[in-house]
Amino acid sequence: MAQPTVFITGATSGFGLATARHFARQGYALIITGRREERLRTLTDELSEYTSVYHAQMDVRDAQQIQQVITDLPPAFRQIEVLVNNAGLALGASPADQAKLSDWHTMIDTNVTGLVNVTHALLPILKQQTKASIINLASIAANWAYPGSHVYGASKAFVAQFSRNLRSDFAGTGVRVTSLEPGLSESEFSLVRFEGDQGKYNAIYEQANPLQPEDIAEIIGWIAEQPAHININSLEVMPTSQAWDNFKVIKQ
Ligand code: NDP
Ligand code: 8X3
Repeated sequence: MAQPTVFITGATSGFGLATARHFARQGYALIITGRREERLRTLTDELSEYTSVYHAQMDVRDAQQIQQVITDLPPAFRQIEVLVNNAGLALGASPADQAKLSDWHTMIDTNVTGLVNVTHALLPILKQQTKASIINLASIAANWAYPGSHVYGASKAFVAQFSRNLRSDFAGTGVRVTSLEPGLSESEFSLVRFEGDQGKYNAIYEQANPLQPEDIAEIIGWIAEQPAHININSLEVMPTSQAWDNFKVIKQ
């Protein structure tokens, strides 16, 4: 008998890694994916003590590779009840006219096309379950504009609206869909965004008491564990240290 299984993209660090640990402790079987295979192996070794773990090196931008991963899943890992569409990144935070076009393409390819690729490939399996959850990592950047967010925020706005539209298609079925929208959270996210600049990383998180990956993992677990008749549509979460600022007015 197959165990309820969670499929996580971007399980090699941050939210995805913490979410894998969370679901392992709850007794779910795990499919953990990401590009850095060595990290997937290490996490598999760690979590195999608690549950069944299957790892697959997978770049969410590659639709064919995703399909192959799903085709190759052992029978024991085919009862996928939870999809955590977590893989994603921001590149740069300079004004739009100073951004690299290649960075914009990478964000769209990963955060938009990649998330769509994985969702489309897994829908046939999710639809077979009596209770399933698709939990999409959007961001506060989907809801609020800030300087330097341009394509990143827009890619996350896509995730939020795609989540709502999926909900419309699956209303009344077992497939629930959530757009999870975290604010300031400490992870490798900011190292990726600033090309490994530890000084910038420190400046962002120091004394800010940001959310931690474990906080987000708990919330993801809570969303998935809701009774079948409840759908958390969207959930915006910030650390208490973070809030909105005034609109700016540029006086000429
Ligand atoms: P991390 O940088 O710690 O983790 C990102 C994960 O995404 C890694 O596991 C990475 O794995 C994976 N990933 C990136 N590109 C690809 C790809 N092409 N194919 C497969 N996997 C990929 O960041 P977080 O954990 O903080 O971020 C997770 C998600 O949450 C992202 O979507 C991010 O936009 C979102 N988010 C983050 C916030 C924050 O402040 N940290 C706040 C709000 C939302 P690998 O490199 O091994 O492929
Ligand atoms: C990451 C949060 O505020 O850096 O999605 O855009 S923020």
